[in-house]
Amino acid sequence: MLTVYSSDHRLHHGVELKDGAISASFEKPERAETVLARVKTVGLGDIIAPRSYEHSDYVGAHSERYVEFLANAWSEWTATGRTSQALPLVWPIRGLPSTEVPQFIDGKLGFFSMDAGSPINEGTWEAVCSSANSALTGVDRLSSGMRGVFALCRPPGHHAGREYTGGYCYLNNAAIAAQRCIQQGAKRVAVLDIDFHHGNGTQDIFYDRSDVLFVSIHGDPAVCYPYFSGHADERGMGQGEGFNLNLPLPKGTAMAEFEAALFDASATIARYKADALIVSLGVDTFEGDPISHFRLRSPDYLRIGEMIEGLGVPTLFVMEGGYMVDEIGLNAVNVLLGFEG
Ligand code: Q9C
Ligand code: ZN
Repeated sequence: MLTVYSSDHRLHHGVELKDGAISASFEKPERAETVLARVKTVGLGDIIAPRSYEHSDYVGAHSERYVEFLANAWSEWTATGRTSQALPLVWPIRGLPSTEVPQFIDGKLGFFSMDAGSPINEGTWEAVCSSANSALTGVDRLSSGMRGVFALCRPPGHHAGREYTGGYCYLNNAAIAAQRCIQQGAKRVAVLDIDFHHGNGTQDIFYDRSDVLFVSIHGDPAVCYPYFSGHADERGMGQGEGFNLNLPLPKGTAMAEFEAALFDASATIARYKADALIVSLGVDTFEGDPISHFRLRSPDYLRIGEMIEGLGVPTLFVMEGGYMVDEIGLNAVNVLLGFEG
């Protein structure tokens, strides 16, 4: 299987607020390095760099004003004399008017984010573009007839909505990839999200559309981040009604229950008859993950890959979460090996 990877991800590294204190983010450069090392160790296949794309290739999944905000945020932040990472501190909330984009960067950071989980530093935008470009390059390779491609994206993307950052995410790489499939003529694209956390951003982007089916297996939002989406009764709206499937599972879920959910997810995707499948590949479902609460074990990821292969659809794997740095390479690449059979 072909892997698309850019070392530009290293330009992004940040902090996070956890347990009331600020510390180095779990979403760190070593994550992608470990996965790349494992791709090489098992001899998965060729590794190529992404080509470059235009900002307009990110629009569709996102709004133009959001992409421009991301592109300019660091320079607007440093223009105020600050040298630390840019983080939001105030958000529009339900019941308050929130349609007006503030003019000052501090207001913009809150307007275009869902939490303080996506800090912006000097190299963030370049890294974010390289991540999205890896997904886009993956789509272009799929279109030229490949059965499966791996976009080794970092930073991840599935918490980023049409107009917001969140949960370590900036551009929604999987959504940008799905949108490109549609632009290249696909009639139906399915996104299967198996990261531990609900892919709220991808759901947001496609919630009112029937040309992209979104299916997500994740920790129950009653007790798991991102808390405000991912319930089973969120089924899409308007044209998109019936094209959003959430399969929340309790904390402590192990492979037997995860596999049953993946079986249901697969049945829904098979009925949809997708022309292409995008997999939001998070491996924070692993039993040792430091911020998540499922109990999958390393061999389980082989079985997951095999089940995804059974759908028989050209598939782009897009790297999302996974924070047990020592095992993230083993687990992510196990999915790809299981797919290859
Ligand atoms: N105690 C991804 O996996 N913090 N993002 C949760 C829970 C945010 C995860 C804290 C987790 C974001 C792409
Ligand atoms: Zn996650």
